[in-house]
Amino acid sequence: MFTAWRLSVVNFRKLLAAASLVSLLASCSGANNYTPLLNSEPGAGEIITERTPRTLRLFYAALPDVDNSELTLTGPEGDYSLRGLHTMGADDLMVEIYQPALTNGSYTVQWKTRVEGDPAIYAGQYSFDVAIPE
Ligand SMILES: [Cu+2]
Repeated sequence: MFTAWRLSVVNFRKLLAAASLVSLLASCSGANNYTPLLNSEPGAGEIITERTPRTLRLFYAALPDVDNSELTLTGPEGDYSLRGLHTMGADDLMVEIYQPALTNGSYTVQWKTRVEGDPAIYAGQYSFDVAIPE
């Protein structure tokens, strides 16, 4: 009887912890967690094993405004310099990874943009890994 009661207290605590985590996550992202980012190259969570990426490309729900857009890339060497932010006209942002060249490790892309037909400024981030066998 005592053991059963203890177990239920433990389960209740776990449930409380899970519930507060869920409400914390919900309050962080807000009621409106819409993002216009649809896809990217490299992709979010991708583990690249074949060819070191030389560019970043992000695909949105509408044409991004290049002048109101920012991309940054951080990784094992800190901040990577990017050059030539542009759009290929496919509702995308594209940039060349200038230097240093990517090595194996984890990278984070941070982006900020405004897309056609929407006055809001959106921002987000995602990560990918480079893990090319030596
Ligand atoms: Cu391009």
